[in-house]
Amino acid sequence: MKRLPSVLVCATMLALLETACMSAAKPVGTETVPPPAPLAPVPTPRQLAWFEREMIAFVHFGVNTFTDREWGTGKEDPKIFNPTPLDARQWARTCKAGGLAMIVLTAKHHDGFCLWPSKYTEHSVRSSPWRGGKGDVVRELADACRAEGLDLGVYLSPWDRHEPCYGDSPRYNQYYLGQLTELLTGYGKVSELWFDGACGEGPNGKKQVYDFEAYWAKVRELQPAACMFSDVGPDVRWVGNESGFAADPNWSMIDRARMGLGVPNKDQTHGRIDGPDFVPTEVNTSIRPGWFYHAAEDGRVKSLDQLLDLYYASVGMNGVMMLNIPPDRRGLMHENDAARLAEFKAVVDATFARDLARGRPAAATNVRGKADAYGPAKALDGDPQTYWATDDGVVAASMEVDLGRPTAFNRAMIQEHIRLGQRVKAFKVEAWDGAAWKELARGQTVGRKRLLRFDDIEAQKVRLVIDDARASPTISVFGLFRAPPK
Ligand code: FUL
Repeated sequence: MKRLPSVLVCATMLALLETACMSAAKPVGTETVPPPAPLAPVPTPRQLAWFEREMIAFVHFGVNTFTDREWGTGKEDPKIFNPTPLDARQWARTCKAGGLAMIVLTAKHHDGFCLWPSKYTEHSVRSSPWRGGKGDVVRELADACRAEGLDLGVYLSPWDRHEPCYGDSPRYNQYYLGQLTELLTGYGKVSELWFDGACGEGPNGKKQVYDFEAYWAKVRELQPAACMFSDVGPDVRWVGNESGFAADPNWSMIDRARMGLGVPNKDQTHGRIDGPDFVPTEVNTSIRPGWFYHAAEDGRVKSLDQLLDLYYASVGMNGVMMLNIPPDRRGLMHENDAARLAEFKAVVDATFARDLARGRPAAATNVRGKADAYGPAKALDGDPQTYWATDDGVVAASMEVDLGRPTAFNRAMIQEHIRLGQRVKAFKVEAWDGAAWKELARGQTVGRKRLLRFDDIEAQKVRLVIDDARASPTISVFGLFRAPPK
């Protein structure tokens, strides 16, 4: 038998080997490997759009701004409201420069004074000297938001300490629905309605009974894309505190039937792993101690570190950060608040500018149907629509990323493909130190986004370990970052 020159044998063997390897790694078409079935409950398109904003502004402004109070009595004279230099465009620019994507305005707070000329009451800007009684703060803000590319939301306090029919429940509910209709039909797109459960007695000595079902139905009818906030949704929920912190676990699910408006419930903070309703957390707090502007608090604007803590504990804890910035008596956001917001955004932007794991080679202990379409590279491709997923029934798995060389980082980002439902129950992030895996961070829930902070570490190999999940995990992002030194 003629012997092949050895060099040729080697080449042929190599080619054969290569073909064998390639066929083993050949991507199996997505058509043959179906995605994981959605795990109910799943978010609605309006909730997904709400989540994508990540950070939004709350604006408390009204007669309280001029009386230096937090809760007005309803007896304020509208003549005190005169913010001559009011510039809603300055609010919008300030919020935008802070990375806030929507402004939710107190169109009416508990004092009943309306920042728009409602036809249902005289207790409004119409009775004030501001803009000669022809002003409309909601209009100016709606125009400013549109011009700056921000969304608009409104808070219409159900509790009304001015309105004489308050306490005459059916009548007041009609009054409230009338005002809601004005706001939902007169100002273009309204993206969020903010409801609280604060409630009192009317002049008739009777406690007002709110018809929230009717209020919510009106919003769905007139602005179907708008999200509604309250203690219990229907779309987004209060996190159970006003200091701006969500906590682990933070399930986006609750059981609305077990909760009541204005009734404290620990499910507001943690949600329920078995909750039938998808109602994620909007985490609200103020940049100052009060919700309304008080000159005495000009020196008490939250520090950069405090704002960053809030960011990690809201956006980074499966929530949306809602930060109140109260305009002052000029009708302007104060210079101190504006400067702090800009500083805050600069640090967030610098931290997340470069994902060190993006596009790096990765391997996983399990890949759904062995299909590349669900491989770990999908968590590193920067595309939120693609994700690493495991086979059905595999709820513990890990993916390992090779950063190419020892690389310093101090932040990790994990995102679930929540369109298919929130799944992860326990996870950790680890780095290979040359001899063993070293834990950098661990947690329970991930959800839409989980951010983790740890000390600077230098490593080449990093892994995300999913220890437990409600069903096959779907990880759309695993990112590593380095926050700039202070
Ligand atoms: C609460 C109100 O009573 C406070 O004044 C403030 O508006 C806060 C955001 O919501 O329910």
